[in-house]
This record gives sequence, structure tokens and C-alpha cells, in this order.
Amino acid sequence: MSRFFALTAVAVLFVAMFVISPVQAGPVMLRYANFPPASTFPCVQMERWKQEVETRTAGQVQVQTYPGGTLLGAKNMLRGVMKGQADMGCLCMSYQPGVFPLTTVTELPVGFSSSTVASQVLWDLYQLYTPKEFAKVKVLAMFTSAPTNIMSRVPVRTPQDLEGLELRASGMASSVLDRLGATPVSMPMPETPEALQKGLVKGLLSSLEVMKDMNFAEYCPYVTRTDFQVYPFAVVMNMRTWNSLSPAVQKTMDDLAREQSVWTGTYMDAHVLDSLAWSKKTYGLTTFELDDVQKAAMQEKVMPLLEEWKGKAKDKGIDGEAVLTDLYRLKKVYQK
Ligand code: 3IO
Repeated sequence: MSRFFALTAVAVLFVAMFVISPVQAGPVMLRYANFPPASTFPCVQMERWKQEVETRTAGQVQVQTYPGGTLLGAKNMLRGVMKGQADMGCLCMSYQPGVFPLTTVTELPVGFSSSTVASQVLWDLYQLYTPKEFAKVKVLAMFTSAPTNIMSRVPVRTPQDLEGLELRASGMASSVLDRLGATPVSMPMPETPEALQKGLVKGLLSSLEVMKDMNFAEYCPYVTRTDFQVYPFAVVMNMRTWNSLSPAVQKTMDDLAREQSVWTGTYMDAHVLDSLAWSKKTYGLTTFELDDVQKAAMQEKVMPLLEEWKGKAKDKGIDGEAVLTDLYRLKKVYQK
């Protein structure tokens, strides 16, 4: 009889080892997917997050990073993370129009002066509203690109030069180009080099650090300063992965979230300046500035996009007017 109990005890222990050990023994491994090349800012911030988390958890959490769409691509990032194909992913809200009705408020041409300001506004708006669009994932950071400018193979000296010009963009940036009489061609960033090389587009509308990080300065010797709007990003985690983490690890990640968002904005703004200096030195970049009258005329043409966004928000049960009021209030706070 005692032998029976001994065997049972061994069996119970054996099973327990398998059930418990994956949680208790060894570091937790997280797979973090990203869509653009490793040189670009979404991946630079990913490596920084990995470093911080590995250090702050004393190696209890290990992060395996997958840049360049090697695990998930630009358009299936949210779905892939929700399905558990990756534990984490970095996504750009502009690539899936309609999927992020609230946070895309930050895509509007509201005059953000920097990524540092826009990233903080986006993070605060997320905290304030915890929008449904992110309900099925855990959000670990949010940030934006720097304000968008025109990079082109042909000079764009005046707003008239935009007429019919094929430029690559995405989401609201494409709508902005459309309003200004250009011909937007929408695609995510990783498809842009080929479109430029093949002459499918004559340039693009994005933030200027890609002149260096994507080597677009080689194809686009001209920049026109417009600072139209920004592209918003989110770092999300699979909910089951999140729930499997210890409270201490969860706290480490929660504590890092705002800091990571601000870090990325600050990195981005500095890197834009670096990229412009590099483009001038390496490829002799020419930059065009528009005058105040031209800027005002362009701003007037894009203003209806705000009403359009409010209408779409309303269809999804969002009080767009209130969200915009909060956006302007926060923008003012961080611009100081
Ligand atoms: C962007 C996306 C991927 C890599 C670098 C980047 N810099 C600015 C963006 C914004 C964006 O999503 C886009 O498609 O222009």
C-alpha cells in the first residue's frame, strides 16, 4: 500500500513539474515583431525597450526581436499579436484605415511641432480614453513619427508643383496629399524603396529621418518643408502573454510605458536633424521652404479633414469634438 502512495506521489510530482516549471524555471522569452528595417526608429525603440526590460527584470525576461517583417508584416501586426503569432508587435495606426478611429486623431493636420510633443499627447489620450480599438491587447507604448515632409525626385518649390505628383504615403498623410491635388499612392514604409526605384512614385510624405535610415536621400535629392502631420504608432502585447507575466514584471513594463513613449519622441526629433545633415553631406540635399501665404493656403485646404474625422469617429460612437479639445489642450501643455 505504501508503495502505491509512493508511486502516486512520484506521479503527482512528475505532472506538477511539467505544469509548474515553464512558469517558474528560467527566464520568460518574448518574441517582439516589427515591420520596417532594423535601422529605422520603430526598431531602434524596440531594441531600447528590450534592453531596459532585460536590465530591469535582471534577465528574468528575455526579448527576441524580429525587425524587417521577419515575424509579422506592416498590415497584419495587430491580428498576428492577437492570435499569438508574436508576443509583441509594433504597429502603425495609419496602415489600417478605420481600425483605430480614436487614436488616429493624432494623424490630423493640427500643427504638431515635434515627435516629442505628439508622442506625449498620443500617450495621454490613450490613457484618458482607453479606446476600444486596443481592448484586446495590452498597450506598452505609443509614439508618433516626426512631422511629415515631402521628399522627392523632382523639385517641389510651390504648392502648384504638387498637382498630379505621385507621392507615397499612408492613412491621413494620403488624404492630405489628395486635398492638395497630388496623387497619393498608399503603401506601408517597407514597400516604398521598390516603388521609388521603379519610378512608381516620385517621392513620399513621411518624417525626414528616413532620408538616412532608408537611404531615400539617394533617390530624393529634394525636401519641401511642410510639417503637415504625424504617423501614430503603438506597441502591443498579446493578452494571454500579458496575463502569464508575474505582477512584478507587469509593473516593470507599466512603469516603462510612458518613459518609452517620450524616449522615442526625443530620439526621433534629434535623429531627424542628424538625417538632414547626413543627406546634405552625402547627397547634396536641397531643401525648399514655403512662405506663410502658401502655408496658410495649404492649411485651409486640409482643414475639412478634421470634420471628416469627427464624422467617422461619431459613426463609431466616439465624441470627436471632445477628443480634439483634449488633444489641443495637451498639445499646448507639452509645447511649453
Ligand atoms: C515610418 C515607418 C517605418 C519606419 C520609419 C518611419 N518613419 C516614419 C514612419 C511613418 C510611417 O509609418 C510611414 O509609413 O511613413
